[in-house]
Amino acid sequence: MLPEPHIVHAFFGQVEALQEQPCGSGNINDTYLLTFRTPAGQKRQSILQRLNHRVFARPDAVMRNIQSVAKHLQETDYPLDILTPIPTTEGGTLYQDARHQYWRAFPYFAHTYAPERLPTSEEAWEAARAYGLFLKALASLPVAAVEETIPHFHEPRYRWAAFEAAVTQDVVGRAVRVKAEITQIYEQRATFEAIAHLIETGQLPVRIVHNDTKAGNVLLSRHNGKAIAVIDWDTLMPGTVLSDFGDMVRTFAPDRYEDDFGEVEIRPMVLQALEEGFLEGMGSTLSPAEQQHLHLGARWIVAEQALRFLTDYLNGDIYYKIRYPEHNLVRARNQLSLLARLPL
Ligand code: GN1
Ligand code: MG
Repeated sequence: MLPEPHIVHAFFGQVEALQEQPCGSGNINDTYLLTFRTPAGQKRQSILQRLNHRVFARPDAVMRNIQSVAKHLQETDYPLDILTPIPTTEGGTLYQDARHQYWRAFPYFAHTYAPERLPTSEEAWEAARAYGLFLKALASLPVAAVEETIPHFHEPRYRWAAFEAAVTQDVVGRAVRVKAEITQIYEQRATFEAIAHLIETGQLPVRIVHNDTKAGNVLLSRHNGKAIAVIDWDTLMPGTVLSDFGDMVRTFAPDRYEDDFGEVEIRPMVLQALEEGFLEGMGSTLSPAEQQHLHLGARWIVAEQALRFLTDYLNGDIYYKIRYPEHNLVRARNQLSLLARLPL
């Protein structure tokens, strides 16, 4: 449902909404590009987004995290554009409508695109460098400056337990149809254990990480291909950099999108560009242990994503948006196919 006029007015005052277009490819929130005319007659564009408060149960905490990070980046020599929330006319960062939906507004970065469809090696390098610069700049902000907005988000043992519960409970009776996929997930247990061990023994530093570094969350210039901004800061939380590298590999290196059918191939040149760009961006901020385990991070995150899609399929599609009944299963199969192609 398009944002109603009172939602537009809550952020921009008495402007005239000219157009509202759904935008982006998010699986959780609803995002719109709003075009409006100011009382002085100027045409402006902005992003309006409904925050899914079933997934983000503490919308205020999400916005506090975003504000803390935006402030820090403004005070640091961070070279990219910053996703500073646009306040409501009352000075808050969220507007709650009569249906108890939470809305927020962000700047729209004109003349940019997210390299979501078969990014080239050049695009992958540029995007990975941008994510690396983002993480490097966050390294000087104390971890306690951000709150955990989705508890246990990338916690390997928690994800594993949620998967096992979904298989055992089998609430919609789908387990029988996906025995092969369940077996394939079980074969990945050692990867989850290895990551849990690295985290629990303190071998990986706990940092503020982005936690959703997919190809759709970085904007490049339409004019010269240079990175303009890292977006979607909702999952900024303490974690490990391995998951951020993993999500890049997961979404840039394959020869097809995560929603597509069919066997997936890895594009080795793109994989190499990702690693080079990321190291260029993060520089010496990356510890030797982190660098050593980057590829394990990729294996883990692809396996985790396969597990998450399959868990949601078994739970009756209650988390991710789906466009048809088997959508989560198609996504899980896509990730399992990708996993089989990852270099060890
Ligand atoms: C969700 O909504 P979106 O597309 O930003 C999910 C990510 C997954 C991604 C898979 C809060 O992100 O963790 O990697 O889908 N976000 C949340 O496409 O669960
Ligand atoms: Mg996201």
